[in-house]
Amino acid sequence: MTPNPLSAIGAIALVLSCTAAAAAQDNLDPRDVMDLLGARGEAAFTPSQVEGFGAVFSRMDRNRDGRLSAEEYVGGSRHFAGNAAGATGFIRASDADGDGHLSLEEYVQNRIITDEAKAIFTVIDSTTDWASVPAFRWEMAEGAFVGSALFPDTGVAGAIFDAMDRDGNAVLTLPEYLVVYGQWARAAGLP
Ligand SMILES: [Ca+2]
Ligand SMILES: [Ca+2]
Ligand SMILES: [Ca+2]
Repeated sequence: MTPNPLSAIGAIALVLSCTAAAAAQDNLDPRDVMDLLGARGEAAFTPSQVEGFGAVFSRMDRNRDGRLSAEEYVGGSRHFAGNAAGATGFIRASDADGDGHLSLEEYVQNRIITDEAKAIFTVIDSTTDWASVPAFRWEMAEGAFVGSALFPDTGVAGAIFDAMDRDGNAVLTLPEYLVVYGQWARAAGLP
């Protein structure tokens, strides 16, 4: 991802639209949104899938201290090469107790939320062949989201979209979607 240089006016506009998205988020009940999206949390996965997440955790825990440092968590990712701040921000989203490391439980919880969120993203717009698009390019136009058969009416769908579209550009990228989805899933206390 190339850094996007912002003019002072552009930066102010981004802050204002993020505030608007945050306000839209405040008006929605996380439990209602998760129900609407059909999120089931751990129940959406078989025990062997959850065990598989644990096996991935063990492979990433190179010094075998039972937790993942930012380096262990994203060390293999070129995206964060030379970007320690980015790696720290990335781990913070999953670091429930804020100790700067991921425990097995925190990692598994994050995989459950993220993997189900991505599956639901493909259901919202089922006309796109998502498997043929690399996940880092996944994005959805407002019309496709709001018009999805998943939602009972366009008012609710529009409110969810506004809360998730953090930069207010009427296109929902996968990272934008995952950030707000993750907050709602945790607030709803999905099993
Ligand atoms: Ca470790
Ligand atoms: Ca932690
Ligand atoms: Ca956007």
